[in-house]
Amino acid sequence: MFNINYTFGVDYGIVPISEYLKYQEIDEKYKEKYPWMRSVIVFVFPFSNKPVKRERYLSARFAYGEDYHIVVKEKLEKIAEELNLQNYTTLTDVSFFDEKLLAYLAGLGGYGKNNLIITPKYGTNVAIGEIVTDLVLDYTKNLHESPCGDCDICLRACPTKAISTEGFTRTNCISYLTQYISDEYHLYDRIFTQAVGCDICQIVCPLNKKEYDYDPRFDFNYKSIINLNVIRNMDKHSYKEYYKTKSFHWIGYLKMLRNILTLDTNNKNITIEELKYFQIKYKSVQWFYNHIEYLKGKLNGNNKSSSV
Ligand code: B12
Ligand code: SF4
Ligand code: SF4
Repeated sequence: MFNINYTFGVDYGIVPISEYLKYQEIDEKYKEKYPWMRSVIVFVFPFSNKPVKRERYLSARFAYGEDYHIVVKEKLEKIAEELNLQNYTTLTDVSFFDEKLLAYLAGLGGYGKNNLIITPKYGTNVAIGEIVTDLVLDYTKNLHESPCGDCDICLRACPTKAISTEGFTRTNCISYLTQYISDEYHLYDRIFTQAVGCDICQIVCPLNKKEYDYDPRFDFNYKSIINLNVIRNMDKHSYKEYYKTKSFHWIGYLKMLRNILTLDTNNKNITIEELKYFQIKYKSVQWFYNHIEYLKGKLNGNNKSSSV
């Protein structure tokens, strides 16, 4: 076996491809692309769980610092180089694997009721990344039971009932709503502070309070404070340029603008005139136009907040 000496106490585990396939299929096109793959070395990289001063409004914690896609990829490439791997590929998030399943099978944590992998040292505050290799590596099955027991704090705290005893409804999740387009406008009524992503089910979790070291590149930086003053005069190009080191840059300007206008409407911090201004400016984008129409109605008192 190999040794990994890593500065920030990175935990890892092994999953043979044959083991993964007992639980989940791999798309044929990736089997063809990587015919040599035999094992996956799975890592969890902790990021910040430190509370920050309440600012109006914030990105979720996974995006407090530099883009984890870049940082994690860099770390994985360095490890692969140290291990002198020949045939390999590194992946994080944008991956053909179900990474939570990988982390579970690698013995790194158990499934929580918040739909995330809970690790013993860092709770859920980790980015999962993996190196796929042609090496056949020893595997010791060491599966973690769910650590939740009778607790249901996160189920009660989730504003949109995205997690429930029935499981996870992705299209109800604020993380989904703030990164994609949905016409279930009433769900957006429940968002008051999250500019992009959502941490509520993680912040309330008693298993997420531990102290640990993490890469300082994941420390909070000011670009995680997003409000209308910051983005008002941007366009799709300047948005991408300004946020190029943040993991939410890919959502694009209009979705971020929709999020901030939604938050300002929900917090009664905007006028109809301002909403109209943006609606007219981007009138050719139908989904955006329709959403602003809803927000105007809400500010006028026509669209009352509904229960989920
Ligand atoms: C698409 C996606 C999203 C979408 C949809 C998520 C979804 N589950 O459908 C949205 C935008 C909503 C999202 C949100 C978030 N995400 Co996300 N997301 C992903 C992505 C790219 C794919 C997820 C996926 O589709 N998985 C496959 C489906 C089938 O899994 P599933 O819906 O969870 O359902 C399975 C499990 O529930 C499982 N299961 C449940 N209990 C048990 C128990 C056992 C024993 C077993 C075997 C299985 C099992 O059975 C279901 C069927 O297979 C992964 C990265 C990746 N490539 O895996 C990151 C990933 C899951 N996300 C991550 C994070 C951090 C988040 C957010 C916290 C970000 C934020 N702060 O806003 C939120 C959390 C929301 C929540 N409570 O789950 C991390 C999770 C880290 C962790 N500790 O688990 C990942 C792994 C990214 C990464 N590389 O770190 N995400
Ligand atoms: S991320 Fe937010 S909306 Fe999604 S399940 Fe957790 S608390 Fe609910
Ligand atoms: S809040 Fe409770 S139920 Fe939810 S993930 Fe944490 S321990 Fe599990």
